Order: sequence, then C-alpha cells, then structure tokens
Amino acid sequence: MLEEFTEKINIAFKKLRGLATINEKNINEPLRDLKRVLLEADVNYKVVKSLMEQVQKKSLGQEVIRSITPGQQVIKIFYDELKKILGNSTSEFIMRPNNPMTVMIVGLQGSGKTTLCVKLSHYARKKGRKPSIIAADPYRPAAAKQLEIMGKATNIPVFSRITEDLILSTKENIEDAKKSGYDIIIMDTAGRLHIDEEMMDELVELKQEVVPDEILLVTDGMTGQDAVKTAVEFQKKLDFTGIVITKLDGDAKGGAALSMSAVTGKPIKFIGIGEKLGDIEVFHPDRFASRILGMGDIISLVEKAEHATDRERELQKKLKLDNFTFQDFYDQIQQLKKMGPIQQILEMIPFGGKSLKGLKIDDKQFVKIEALINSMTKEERENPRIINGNRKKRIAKGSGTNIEDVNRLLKQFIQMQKMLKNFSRFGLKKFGKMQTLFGGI
Ligand SMILES: Nc1nc2c(ncn2[C@@H]2O[C@H](COP(=O)(O)OP(=O)(O)OP(=O)(O)O)[C@@H](O)[C@H]2O)c(=O)[nH]1
Ligand SMILES: [Mg+2]
Repeated sequence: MLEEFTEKINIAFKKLRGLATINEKNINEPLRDLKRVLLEADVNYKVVKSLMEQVQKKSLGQEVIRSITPGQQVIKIFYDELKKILGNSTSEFIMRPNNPMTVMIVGLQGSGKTTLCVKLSHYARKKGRKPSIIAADPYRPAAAKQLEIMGKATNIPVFSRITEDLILSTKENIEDAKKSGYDIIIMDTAGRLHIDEEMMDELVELKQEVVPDEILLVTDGMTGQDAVKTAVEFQKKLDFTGIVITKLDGDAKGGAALSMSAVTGKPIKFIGIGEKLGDIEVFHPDRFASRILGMGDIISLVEKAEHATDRERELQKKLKLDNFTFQDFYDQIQQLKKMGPIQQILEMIPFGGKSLKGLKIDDKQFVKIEALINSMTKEERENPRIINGNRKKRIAKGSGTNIEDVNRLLKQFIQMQKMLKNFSRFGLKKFGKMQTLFGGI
C-alpha cells in the first residue's frame, strides 16, 4: 500500500536521520525534500504547506532528548503532524448491541459502494452482528441484481424491492429487515458519474426520511485530489459521518488518503485494500502514518524517550533538593512504587545530566525504610533533629527494628539531605554514594 510514497519518504528521511544538530540552515534541504514527496503524492497543497510549517517550527524549537538524535526527533515530529492531518485518533464505527443501526453508503459511480456494503456486512458479522443490505439504487436494475448475487455468494441477506417511490420502498425494506432481526442495515445508494443537484437532493431527502445512524462516503483512492473535491461537495450537502477510501491497494499515490480528513474535517473510518470480502481495514491514523512512513522503529524509540523525559520532569518537580524531609522521602518511595521497579526509574532520572545506570538498588531495601518512617510522627518526619533517645526507642518498637537501625537511618538521612543540597553543584559522582547509603539499611 502506497509503497512508492514510503520509498520516497525514506530517501528524504535519510538526510534527516544523520543530523547531529538542527538549525535553520541544515534542516531546510531535508524538509524541502519531504515537501516535494508529499506534493508528488498529490497531497492537497494547503495541507502540505501547513504540515511543513508545523514541522519546521517544532523541529527548531524542540527540546533535546537524550539518547536519540535530533534527526530522529524531527522524523517523530513529522509523524505526529502526519497523524494530525489524518485525524489524530481513530474514529470508531460504533455498532451498539441490541439496537438496529442503519448505515447509508453514498459516493460517485464505481467508487466501490456495493463492494463496501458487502465488506462492511462481513466486518459486522465477524463482530457478532446480524447485517443485511438494502438496494436503494432505482436507476440501474443491474445494481440490485449485482447486490443479490454478491449477497448470495457471501450469505448476506439483501432486501431489494424497489418501487417508483424510492423513499417509501427503502423505508419498507428497512422495516422488513428490522422485523427479521437484522441489526446492521446497510443501504447501497445510486452512484453518478458527477455530482449533480438531482442526485444530491435525492440523497438529502433519503437522509431526512430514514435518519441513518451513519452516512459513509465512499471515495476512490486512485483519483487523488478529485476524490477530495468530491468529498467536499458531498459534505456541503449531505454532512456525512465518515469517509471510506477504497482501492488503496493499487497504484494510489496517497494524496486522497493524506488530505481527505484535513480538508473535509471528517474522519476516515475505513479503507479498502482489495476486491475481496476481507479487504477492509478500520482506519487508525497512528498505524497508518507509521506504516506509510515505514519508520515504526524510530517512532517507538522516540516515544519511549519522550515518555521517560515526562517522567523525569515529574520526578524532578517532586524532588525538593533543598530541605528534603523524611516526609518527602516517604512520598518519593510511594511515588516510585507506583511507577514500577525502582531500579528502572532511577536509571531514567538525569542527575547532573547523567542517568543513574549501574546503581544497584533493591526494592526490598525500601521496605525497612518505609516501616521506620511510618513509625515517626509528623513533626519527626519534617524535622528529624528532634528525634531523641525516647523517640528513637518508640520508632524502633513501632517498626519492628532496633535503635541501631534508627540511628543508621538518621545518620544516612542527614548525609543524604546534605548531598541533595549540593547535588546540582557536584553532580553525579557524589550521588553515587546513595548506593552505599541504601545498601547499609
Ligand atoms: N482493488 C480494489 N478494487 C476495489 C476496491 N473496492 C472496490 N473495488 C472494485 O471497484 C469496482 C467498482 O466497485 P463497485 O462496488 O461496484 O462500485 P460502486 O460504487 O458500487 O459502483 P456503482 O454502483 O456503479 O456506482 C469493482 O470492480 C470492485 O471490485 C478496493 O478496495 N480495491
Ligand atoms: Mg454499486
């Protein structure tokens, strides 16, 4: 699918991948290449323009993330923007159980409406629904015949009684289908070579009378920007609920798929990727973007790094380096416990620009510390200096430890407080001692 696009975009990415720094000068050429690839794929020029502006702005303003190259980061920015123009998140085709649902399929002649009716029925049946199709093309008797044949071949019931009055016969067919227990009722409407008033009026009337739950516009992915223009016209008149782009398996360049949602403001719900029954896919902007970029590995790498950076920020915010109290320490332990194995978390914290990789900390070491802090009063936690002999005895008893444990913790805590204070000045080397501190408890 869109192999040519993927190939060209990868050539353009090559220049980006190696960049060790990003500045206005060196990013210009790779971005120009990317822009050219999009335009050659027949993506709407306005969509290309705004996408590339965003990529440039974000690439130059990006915060550097350790462990990935700036070039990889730009690829991820491009991916994120692409995902946005594709609709960002999946727009579900919702099928409610125990509630008959009507779906109206519209589109130009030969776009793939009838094929979609059958594919969608197959999809619904796999999800445990009971689909049926209604012929709603009064102009070509062959259309109803085609549906009947396809329905028979796939074992999907077709209601094809059509009279002079299309609205009336469609409503009757829907009633019949409902009475027979079908819960996904799909209407195959007539296609025209071009959009014309009469056709639109008929569809608008059908929509008003039947009030379908979904109206899916089928567009031919091979026709590029023409498909987008058609979609805009349909949207003005009919305000459909979702788009289906067909024939993306062939030589489609990608322009339709890549601009459709941004131009119409409507979600792509399915794509057609072949003539067979199962050649239908729910459209997921993220998966589609990563598939056509062929960059799944880089994207997940950057996502992980970004995620780690977010967690670092959160931890750093919580970690008060001046006046660190037992209460803070306790909160940190709770926080760390929620986040996962402490060893892993600490590895991600950038102390003095370096991580704490190599530091051996066992989760069990925290259990004793936790018990000791648990036995302290609020004042003791905030101001450990008040912990005298009597208090020590009480804490030891309460935590099932002994005075030595309390003394050790106090000594180590005071050392740690000092260390945290000096931390930003001295960096990681001093902090390496933390291992010894925890190790002793
Ligand atoms: N390769 C490919 N062919 C498709 C796809 N969807 C439909 N087709 C083919 O496109 C042709 C037209 O499909 P139809 O489903 O008959 O189109 P239609 O919109 O119902 O056409 P009219 O009823 O005449 O307006 C058929 O030969 C289908 O097999 C697809 O996703 N991929
Ligand atoms: Mg048809």
